[in-house]
Amino acid sequence: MLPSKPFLLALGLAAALPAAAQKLDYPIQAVPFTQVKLTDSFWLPRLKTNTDVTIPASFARCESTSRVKNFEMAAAHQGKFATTFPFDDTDIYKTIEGASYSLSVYPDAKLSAYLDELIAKVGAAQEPDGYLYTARTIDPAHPHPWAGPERWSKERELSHELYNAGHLYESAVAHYEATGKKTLLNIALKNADLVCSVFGPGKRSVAPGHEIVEMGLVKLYRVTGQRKYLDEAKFFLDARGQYKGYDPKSPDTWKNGSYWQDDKPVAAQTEAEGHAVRAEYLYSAMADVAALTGDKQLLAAVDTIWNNMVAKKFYVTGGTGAVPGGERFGANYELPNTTAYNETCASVADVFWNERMFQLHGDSKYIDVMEKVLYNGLISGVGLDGKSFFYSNAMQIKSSASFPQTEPARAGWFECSCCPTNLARLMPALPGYVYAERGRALYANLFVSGKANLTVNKQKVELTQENNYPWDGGLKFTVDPAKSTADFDLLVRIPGWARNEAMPSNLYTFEQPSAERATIKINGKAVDYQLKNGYAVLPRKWHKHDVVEVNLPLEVRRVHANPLVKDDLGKVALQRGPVIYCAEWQDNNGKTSNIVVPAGTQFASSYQPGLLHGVETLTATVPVVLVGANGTSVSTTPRTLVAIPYYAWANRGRGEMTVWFPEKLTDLDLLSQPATAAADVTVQK
Ligand code: FUB
Ligand code: ZN
Repeated sequence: MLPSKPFLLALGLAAALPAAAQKLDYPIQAVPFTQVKLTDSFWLPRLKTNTDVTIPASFARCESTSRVKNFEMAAAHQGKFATTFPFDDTDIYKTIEGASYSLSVYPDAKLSAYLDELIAKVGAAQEPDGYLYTARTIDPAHPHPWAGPERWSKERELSHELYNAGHLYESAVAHYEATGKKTLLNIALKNADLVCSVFGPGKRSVAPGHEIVEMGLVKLYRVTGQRKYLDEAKFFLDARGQYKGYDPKSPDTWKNGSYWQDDKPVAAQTEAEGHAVRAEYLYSAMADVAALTGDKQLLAAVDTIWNNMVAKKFYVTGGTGAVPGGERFGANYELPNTTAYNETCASVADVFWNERMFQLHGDSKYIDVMEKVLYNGLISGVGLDGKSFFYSNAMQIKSSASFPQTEPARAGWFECSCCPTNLARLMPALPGYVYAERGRALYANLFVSGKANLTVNKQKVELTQENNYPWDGGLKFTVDPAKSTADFDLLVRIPGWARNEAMPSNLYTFEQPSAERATIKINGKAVDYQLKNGYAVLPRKWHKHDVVEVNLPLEVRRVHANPLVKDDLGKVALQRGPVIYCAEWQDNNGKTSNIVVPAGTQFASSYQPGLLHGVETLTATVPVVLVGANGTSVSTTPRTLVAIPYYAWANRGRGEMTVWFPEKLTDLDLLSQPATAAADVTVQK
């Protein structure tokens, strides 16, 4: 999202933006979140919970776990680094980022004063030349073991010095844009100037061990107009492909160059590989730099990697990073259910990446993928209470008498607590993903009730959305130009799921095509629309109170995986609209691993206002398998299967959960050993 001119002017830096650099950018620009006010009952309560519960809880944890104390000790140059990981500083940056976004929607003097105080502590911990990394500054003679004896000496592997810097930049830009204050931005710029003076052509070179500094530098470039930050981001991208340190005898066979996306130059990379969060931050930065420099090779590479991920390495819930060892992408079609890792941060990164891909290409398939992540594998990472989280998002939980209680529970915080704070910053930014613009085109990407104040094709327009999405497919848009008319094209995304496409690849397909088509009326009259790149294109001279009604066919759909996904063979998943369903023990007599969903099962759906903060449930009569008391006989009995949205599982205690249901008894894995809970996180680096 480009900062508006006033930001550049306020910095006195607009003149520094070179003319050529001004021309190259994403062809499509997101409408900033500050222009979009939500009124809906799905996202707004979540944003409110994020503000009222998640952010205060995150700050409280940053205090109680000594993350804040680390900054105080760094300022005093005394004490001992008091937390576990050298990147723990970033939990403070991410929470400041979330709080800043939140402040611009919900002004809060107390929170604002607290941020000022915290930022002063961050500033005090910064060394005079801009270096900011409490794991070394507290006691430079005894830095954190991952940090290496000298600044940057272990950056390539584990120090996370540039990772911390990247989160600092992202946070600083958010804080500046949301509050107009330059306090954190000045700290970030001082650090970035140091980074630029240390790394660059003819200076030190490194492929940052954990990407994000590249995205952060791009944001600093946007906010200041200073080209050196963009050049530095590109320099870090170009530094990849050098890693030779692979030890074939290491038991951690995954720990090779691809784990760090450093086995090949970025332009030569073709698959989504290695640590998933690192990877998806890298791909986001590749999109940024490709857009801002016009680098066609980079663009081709990021397109190829995206195609690989959506065709071969993406769970039906939107989760990515299948493998626990190394928190990484697996091989093509390696999408196991019982051990799925699916770090919440990877979903956050996936939202960033898909929005950028959309901005590059204007195709709705990127928003379809983003929507899948948003409504499923992302928000499964946070409990309905806003203060209990999953680091890893399981796909299947089963237990048995001999393996009881392997089910994961949500936790309030983690020793490595990257995910809760990453959610805290993404949630309040959600309104910024609803609309985008390009020339005379206004893209309506997400369906969330609310009002947006827009300038489209140089005309002021208020656009109101009213709907009950994702439970209902009826969408209403009211267009109110400031003058009597406004001439522009409204592009309404017709989601893939409403066009018989479960996924923009052949990884997942719907069992039966639906005969229903999305219909559109303008002012009550049916219109025959043209579909372009997944959007219904509605060109018009809009008048005040023009109403567009879109009806998306919402049916319960049976989803099958590509047969190359071995773990899903003979199984079916359930989807309604963008929402993927699961069965949870609570609603199914305490067990879900015994449920069979035969072909032809008829489902009913109904809204349950009192359940899980209001969800649409699916019900059907299906056979369940019962094991006789002696454990030597089995039988089936018809029972009512109740399925809930996947995102809402594990809010009512621990127990079994299933996303992929066997269609036949022969595909049932009830009798095999239960999974070790994927959500038992072991951070391996
Ligand atoms: O390394 C920093 C963060 O810690 C990563 O993004 C997460 O995967 C966790 O390992
Ligand atoms: Zn995480």
